[in-house]
Amino acid sequence: MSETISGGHLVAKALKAEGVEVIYTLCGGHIIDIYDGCVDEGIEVIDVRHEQVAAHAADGYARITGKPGCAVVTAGPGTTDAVTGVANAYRAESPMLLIGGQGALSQHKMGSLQDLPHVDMMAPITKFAATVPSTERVADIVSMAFRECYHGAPGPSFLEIPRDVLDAKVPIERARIPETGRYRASTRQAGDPEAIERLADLLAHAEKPAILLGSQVWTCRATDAAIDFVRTLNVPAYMNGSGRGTLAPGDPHHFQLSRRYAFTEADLIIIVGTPFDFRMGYGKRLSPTATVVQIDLDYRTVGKNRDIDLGIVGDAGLILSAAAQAASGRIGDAAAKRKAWIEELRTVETQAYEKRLPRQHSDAQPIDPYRLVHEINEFLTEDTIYIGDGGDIVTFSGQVVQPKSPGHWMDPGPLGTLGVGTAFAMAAKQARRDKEVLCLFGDGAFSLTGWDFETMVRFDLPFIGIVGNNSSMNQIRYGQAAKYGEDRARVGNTLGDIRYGEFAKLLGGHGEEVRDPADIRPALERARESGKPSLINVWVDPEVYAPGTMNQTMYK
Ligand SMILES: Cc1ncc(C[n+]2csc(CCOP(=O)(O)OP(=O)(O)O)c2C)c(N)n1
Ligand SMILES: [Mg+2]
Repeated sequence: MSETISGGHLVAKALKAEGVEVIYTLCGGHIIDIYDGCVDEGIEVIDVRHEQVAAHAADGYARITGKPGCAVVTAGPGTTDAVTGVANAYRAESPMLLIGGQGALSQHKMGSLQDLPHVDMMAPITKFAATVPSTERVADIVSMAFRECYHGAPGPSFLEIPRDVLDAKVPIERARIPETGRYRASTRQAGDPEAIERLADLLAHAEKPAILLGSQVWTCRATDAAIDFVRTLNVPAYMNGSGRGTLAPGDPHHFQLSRRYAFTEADLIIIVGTPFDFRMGYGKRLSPTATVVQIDLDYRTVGKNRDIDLGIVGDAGLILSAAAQAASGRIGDAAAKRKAWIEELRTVETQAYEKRLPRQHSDAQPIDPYRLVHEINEFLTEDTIYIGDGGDIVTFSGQVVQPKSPGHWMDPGPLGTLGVGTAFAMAAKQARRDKEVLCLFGDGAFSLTGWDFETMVRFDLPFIGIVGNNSSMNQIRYGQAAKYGEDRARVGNTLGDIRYGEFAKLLGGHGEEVRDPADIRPALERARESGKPSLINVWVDPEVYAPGTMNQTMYK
């Protein structure tokens, strides 16, 4: 008799081959054989309280580690609950695999428990969605799903595994079990050499260049190449999404508040790894006379919504390195000439900063949100991963909070999903125990997925949670007030006055209430010291709004 292996154990072997160390899951009878396989392969099983959290955690794990994240959910409602997390990963270009259960193939379309057309539902929000047709193919198709995750800009894949396929055992030699490092190619793609030459030429002649380092700079782990590029060519850099932190605050090439000015005045604008979506005003906020270069992993993103002068598809790190090298020899005194341009931007930057400073130091009660985000910014260390999950309060933070290291900023991305915070915090702490994790929540956002605070207690994943509590869905309320008037603005956006510090304590964490701005810092220190998952509930002024909320640009 030859040795046999079940579908669930083949899933675990394929996950192991990809380097996946943890799955996020909520149990169901359809998927238990995967758990049993994970026990054999030494893959940790983190069981959460809602499948949305499992999917967001897989997304977060991928962002932090650079490896694909994996969530495993049961058929039907388990899979539909995870849809939001997959959709978020899709818009954020995050490589994750969702595995969903399915009724037995032998009962296909007979009305089995929790049966739904999962693959049809997932197809528009994944790079690859398929049913595993036989036990022999399980590991093979899991590896195929991972390969598809990395095609172009990364993204999620979905597999449903029918229960009889998962539970059946087959002789091990009949199953294809791809081996680590042998089933997919390197994903790094260098840019077209001719295009690099043109970019070098543009860089050599530009007097007022500016570069935007987007999320793919982190996805491609191109931090060093980006730093080398801006140094060699003396180019002021702006960062967005996961690209934040590429340069540390205080770096001579780090700019943030003068972005609109720079993009209006620049003669050469290089957009790296971020689409012309709403965060970029669909490209309309760039000077119409500037030469615009776009570098992206995804061919479909380049030139979308706005004409460009040069488009290069490929890996941000390889392209920036090649361009810096090609331009450095021919730059002459151009880099030095940019001194005046950089000084001009620094003046604009400093003016904007100083204008806001009194609000950041405000002693007002209820607390000015600017003061809260200022305190958070001061509190972050080089080893703090910052997560934003909320509406208006997170929009305030987008202006003020500056991560101190690359890869230390997490926001949902362009889907703007509320509820990512608990999941991202869980994944970040799980993947990087050596890091401090801090998450700023809106009270509305926290309440969407906050029960998973309990999961963080159960798995001993300490983090510093802060609820910017305005007892409202304020970002939406602003729009209602602006459109219908103050007297009709309080419809469908008012929350209770919930003491989230007490909620944290109820679930076994550390919790505090803060009403006086002077107490923010000491409360944050105590949360840090507690070594527990914590929630500092900070009562902020509901009557003020972030500029980004008022002009609908949100966090950028
Ligand atoms: C899942 C989800 N539902 C609804 C929205 C729409 N939305 C955007 S901001 C916002 C208000 C969020 O309130 P809160 O988290 O308390 O932050 P605040 O604006 O009050 O600071 C809502 C409901 C969304 N982005 N995501
Ligand atoms: Mg709120």
